[in-house]
Formats: sequence, C-alpha cells, structure tokens
Amino acid sequence: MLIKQAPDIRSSEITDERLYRNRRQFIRAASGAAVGAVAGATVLGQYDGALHAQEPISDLRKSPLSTDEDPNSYEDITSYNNFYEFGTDKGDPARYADEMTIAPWSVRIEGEMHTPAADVDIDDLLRPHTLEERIYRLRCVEAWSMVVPWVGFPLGDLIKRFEPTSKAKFVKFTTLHRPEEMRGQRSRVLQWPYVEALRMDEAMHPLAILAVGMYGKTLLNQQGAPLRLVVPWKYGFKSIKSIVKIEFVEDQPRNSWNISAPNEYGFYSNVNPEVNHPRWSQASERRIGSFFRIRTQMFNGYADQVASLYDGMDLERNF
Ligand SMILES: Nc1nc2c(c(=O)[nH]1)N[C@H]1C(S)=C(S)[C@@H](COP(=O)(O)O)O[C@H]1N2
Ligand SMILES: [Mo]
Repeated sequence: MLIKQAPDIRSSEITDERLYRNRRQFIRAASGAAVGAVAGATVLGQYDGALHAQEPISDLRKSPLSTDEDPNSYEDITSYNNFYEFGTDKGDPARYADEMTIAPWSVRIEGEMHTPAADVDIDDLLRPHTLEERIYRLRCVEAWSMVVPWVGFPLGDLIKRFEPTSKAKFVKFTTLHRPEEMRGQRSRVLQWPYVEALRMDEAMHPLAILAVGMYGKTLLNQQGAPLRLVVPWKYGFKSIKSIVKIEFVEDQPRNSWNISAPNEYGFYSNVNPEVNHPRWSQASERRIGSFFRIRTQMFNGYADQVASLYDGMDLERNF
C-alpha cells in the first residue's frame, strides 16, 4: 500500500496553529492506519474553516455489515447532533464544537488488563487497525433516527490488544472534560465528564465499532472527533463521543443518562419498540430528512445478530 507522508510545512503558512496541528495529527493517523493517506499541500489548500477541518481517508473497504438503506445527507449528519458538552440544542454542537482542541489527543487505557496501563497517543492507538466503512442506523432515544456511513474498526480488536483479565466484566468509556473549551460543561445539565459502559460481551460483538470518520473523512468535532463509540443496536446515547479513557472494570458502571434520570434511562438502552420511555412511545421514529414516521425495529433491526446476548433477560426490567 502506498503511503505518502505529509510534507513539513511551517505553521506560519496557515492561520490557525490549532487547526494545523489537528491536520497533521490526522494525516499521520490515516497513513499509520494503513488506509493510504491522502496528504500533502492540496490538503492545506482546501482549508476552509474550522467546521470543515477534515481529512479524506482513502482506500476504505466496505463492510458487509452495512445496512443497504440510503445514508442521511452530510448536511443532516453534521448539523443535527446531540453533544451536551456544547449545549442542548441540536444546532449547538455544530456551532460550538470547534472550540474543542483535538490535538494532541491521547486515550488512557487502564483497569483489569494484563498489559500495563498507558496513555496512548491517538496515532499509536489507531495504527494497528484497518479502517472500513460501516453504514449503520442510529436510533436516538428521542425517537428520531439517521443512517450514517461511519469509518471505523471493531472495538473488540482494540480490546483484545490490551488483554483484559478475567475480572474485566465491563468496558467503561469517558469523554473529555474541558469546560474552557466545552461550554456546555459549564452548566449542570448532566454530571461531567460524560461516561458510558458496555458489558464485555456487548463490547466484543463485531457490530460495536470505534469510529474516527464518516462519509470517507475524519469526524468533525460535533460528531465526537477524534474517536467515538458506535453501538448500532442501542439508543444513540450509548455511542459516547470524544473518548479520552477506556477502562476494564469488574462492576457495572453507571452511565451518564442513568445517573441523570434513572427511571428513564437504564444501563442496557437497547432499542426496543415494546418498552416505552416513561414520557413517550418508542414504537416508531422519524427519520431525519423525512416527514413520515417509520416503525422502530427490535434492536434497531440488528436482532438477528445481537438478540442472543440477552437470552433469558427481562428486557422490561433491564431497559
Ligand atoms: N460525550 C457525549 N457523547 C454523546 C452525547 C453527549 O451528549 N455527550 N450524546 C449522545 C446521544 S443522545 C446521541 S443520539 C448521539 C448522537 O450522535 P450524532 O450527533 O453523531 O448523531 O451521541 C451520543 N454521544
Ligand atoms: Mo440520543
């Protein structure tokens, strides 16, 4: 595979040092991840503002696990977001998320594992993995949905690399906490930092991915750059953004939405049209960009693949 290196360009050549570093970061991440980076002067030539600070990721293989539904538009996916660290309005993340600095970025990996705890630079974290395109439905607990062409790799591959011990029953994720750059964290709408967790067998399921991009480019900040989780059979809030810590733990952690409203949001959060939210029905959803409601499918349409994870469990109690 041809891997081009980014030329060394002095930071004075562009206006924003922070963006410059973000770009360098991704060029290196993409080339390291064996996806064949598109790099060089043309990339900098395309600079057109913080909200478009993306790098193309080329030679992506297409996953057979993709849905064949049409993806939502790039515009919808990047302008209608939930990322409470930047505000509660759907437009707030697109408006304010570029205030977050994403380079340098490292992820702390710790807990019940055989390899030593480490702060792993995002480049080193991504390098051994092969990125692919995975088109998934995302069903928000608020009863809207989208179809997103993610770029990512199986979470299970990363977990195996760090060799969790037999005591590791859950995987816990934490989002960046930086109120200076994340204005929503200056309000108490949720307890910060945002945390989420999966049972180990859920985390190892081949459908669970870590995403670094969408529509063939690196993620925008409002989507959870540089690294976010995507768990397509669960309500969207499980898919935690801008991850800085991954921990292997023995006891079931509490997740942010469960801490904030335990009677409304559980640990499992599996998409389930038969178990309503206490304040609204989960039987149908509105696909963003379309006027009509569609019926919500069990496990968001992934029942054949994931239902066995919950054999014998009462899904009304474990909501
Ligand atoms: N850190 C963090 N991650 C988060 C959220 C959040 O507020 N903070 N919102 C969640 C919710 S409710 C949804 S529906 C999805 C939305 O992802 P999207 O904006 O990429 O569509 O992100 C999830 N991840
Ligand atoms: Mo959501």
